[in-house]
Amino acid sequence: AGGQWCYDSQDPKCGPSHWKELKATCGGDKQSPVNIDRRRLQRDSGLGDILFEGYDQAPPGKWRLANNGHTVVLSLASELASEHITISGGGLPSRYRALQLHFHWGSPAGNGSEHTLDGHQLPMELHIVHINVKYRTLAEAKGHPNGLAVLGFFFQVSETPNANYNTIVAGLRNVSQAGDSVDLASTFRLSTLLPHAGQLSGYYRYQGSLTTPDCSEVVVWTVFEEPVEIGREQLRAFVSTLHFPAAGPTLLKMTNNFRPPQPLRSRKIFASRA
Ligand code: B30
Ligand code: ZN
Repeated sequence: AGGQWCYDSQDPKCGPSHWKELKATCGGDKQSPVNIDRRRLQRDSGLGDILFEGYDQAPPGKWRLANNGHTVVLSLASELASEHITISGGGLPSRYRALQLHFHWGSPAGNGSEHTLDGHQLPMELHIVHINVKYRTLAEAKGHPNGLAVLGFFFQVSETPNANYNTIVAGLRNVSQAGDSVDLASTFRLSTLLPHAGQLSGYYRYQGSLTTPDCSEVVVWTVFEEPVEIGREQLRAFVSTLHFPAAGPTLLKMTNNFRPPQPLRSRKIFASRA
């Protein structure tokens, strides 16, 4: 709804600093992403391990990869298939069901995470978007302050590829243009895209928003300390293969599809451990 939003890399005239002109919520007091200042965290002993269910099983249906014009999205081809992929515990106010995952990245020249750590951006960030099981649709969830839970994972670049990302990286060439989608041939477990299971106890928690318009302030954010490793060439494939929607005759590579950190205002960021 409303006008067209974009990233500065597409056109500074519709970039993040203009989003609040399209959607007033984007100028709200609980916006995401934020800088995570590790000197100002509030430790919360109630933030135990998140319970991941269905993350360790190959889903019954196929994964679908799509270029939605601002990122590459992985979802299940059948809506029903994600029924049993849920997160709960870890101080979350409800159980949440996985909807989709997507990425934010930079350019050959720079990093592209959305959340920053002590003022530093990391190379890329993975978001796994979940909906509160109390709600049926995204539209319904957007009407409730705890409607969505997004898990954020930073990436760290390694010289060797992460084989668990081969299927996604190989699929990118099939979704190089906005609107493209492809069903992936191989099935894989969601857990293989994450840091190792034993390394998920450290995370940051705060109340925020979607990082794209309409910037709804309905997201319980969890950002994990432990990064996922990705090969330099694998990361390069995101930057070099995907394109934003074409505004004219020339293709525009999909780069720097991140929103910069927003003011924390009166919010606190909680840490699962000291
Ligand atoms: S994020 O994790 O905060 N980056 C949405 C979900 C998660 C985030 C941001 C947005 C979302 O579901 N947005 C509404 C759906 N989209 C359609 C789409 O295919 O992806 C509408 C839109 O923004 O215009 Cu993009
Ligand atoms: Zn995102």
